[in-house]
Amino acid sequence: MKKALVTGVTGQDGSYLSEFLLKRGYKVFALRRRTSMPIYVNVEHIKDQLEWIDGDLTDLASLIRAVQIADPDEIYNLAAQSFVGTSWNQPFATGEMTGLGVTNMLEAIRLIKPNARFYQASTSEMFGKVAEVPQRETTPFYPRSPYSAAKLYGHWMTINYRESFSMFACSGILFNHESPRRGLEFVTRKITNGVAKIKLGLQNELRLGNLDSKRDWGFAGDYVKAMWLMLQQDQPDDYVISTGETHSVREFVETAFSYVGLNWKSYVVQDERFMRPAEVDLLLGDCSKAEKKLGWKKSVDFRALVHMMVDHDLERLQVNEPVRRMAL
Ligand code: NDP
Ligand code: GDR
Repeated sequence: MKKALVTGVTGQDGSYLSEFLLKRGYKVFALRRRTSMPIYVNVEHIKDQLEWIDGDLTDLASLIRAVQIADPDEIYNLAAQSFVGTSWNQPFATGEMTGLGVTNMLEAIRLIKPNARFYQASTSEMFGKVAEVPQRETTPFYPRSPYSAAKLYGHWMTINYRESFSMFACSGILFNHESPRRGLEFVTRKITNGVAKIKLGLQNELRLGNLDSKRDWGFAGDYVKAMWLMLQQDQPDDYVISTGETHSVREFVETAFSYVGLNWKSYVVQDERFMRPAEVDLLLGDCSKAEKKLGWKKSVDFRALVHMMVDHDLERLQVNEPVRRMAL
């Protein structure tokens, strides 16, 4: 039986990846940090099948202990302060978790289990002020936020450990990916949750920031398979994962509102509070390397993704499920 250690299991990707690994017969060790109230919304259904280990990415000793306990064949580092907006308000915490946390994990692996295979959750945000369209593995980076600067550090440390210590360390440069398990503060889920509430008469308006930025949005369930495929190759490498389509926030809004028969212009209010000090205007990925070498391809397109998320939020609010992650 293969063993995997996964960080960030309570988040969107960690929940899909854990499900995926369990289905393939893995024993899955899940790192969780201490919180005042446990939040298992995304993993309630598999919680008892996971081996939980207490630890924090910013605490090297806890990671050493985690690698000792799990003795993993594969390690997936998905944990991070992942919200770009917050990274301007908490640049140090973001640097420690999202950047230095990667070095902590790499060190723990180097010391305890250097032949384990390692996946690092890198991001299209590293392309920032883009140098070319579409973006591919060779496109130069230009991070535009404390979050993406921290991620770029983690990205290069992963490459550094691969080249310095011959570790099987891979970086997935993943473009935005969404799902019904997306945190409520990210724009896609904020929109689908807002649309569902407006449709059900629970909310009158939806306040958003920049509607012009464009993202390459895919489905998280598809993207976790790419993470696993990267660790099954003969050689470690870095790969872009994307859909090859880009849409503006405005298009996402239009698609979500029109799906429930509403005109978005009657409800959306632009609000300065949600504008960013620096914006990433256009992301569009070229994932031909992953398609060719990993045999990976998306299964959900933009429209189907928006509809899936709206359907989920309508259903959740209709059955009045307790909303435990109501951040916004
Ligand atoms: P989420 O924000 O949904 O999940 C983040 C996870 O990290 C949570 O489980 C959180 O735990 C955990 N975490 C945060 N800080 C720490 C810490 N100090 N120690 C241990 N655990 C911690 O992110 P996603 O699932 O969306 O993304 C997964 C990874 O992929 C992230 O690294 C993100 O930056 C990256 N990424 C995401 C993309 C996307 O579009 N979703 C695209 C490209 C990269 P808790 O529940 O306790 O908060
Ligand atoms: P992003 O995702 O920054 O791309 O990072 P987010 O959904 O937060 O923003 C996408 C775009 O929407 C614009 N926007 C708003 N964003 C939010 N959150 N709230 C609003 O009200 C709003 N109005 C407009 C933003 O300005 C931006 O242009 C996500 C995260 O998952 C990262 O961890 C990951 O690395 C990248 O995707 C790829």
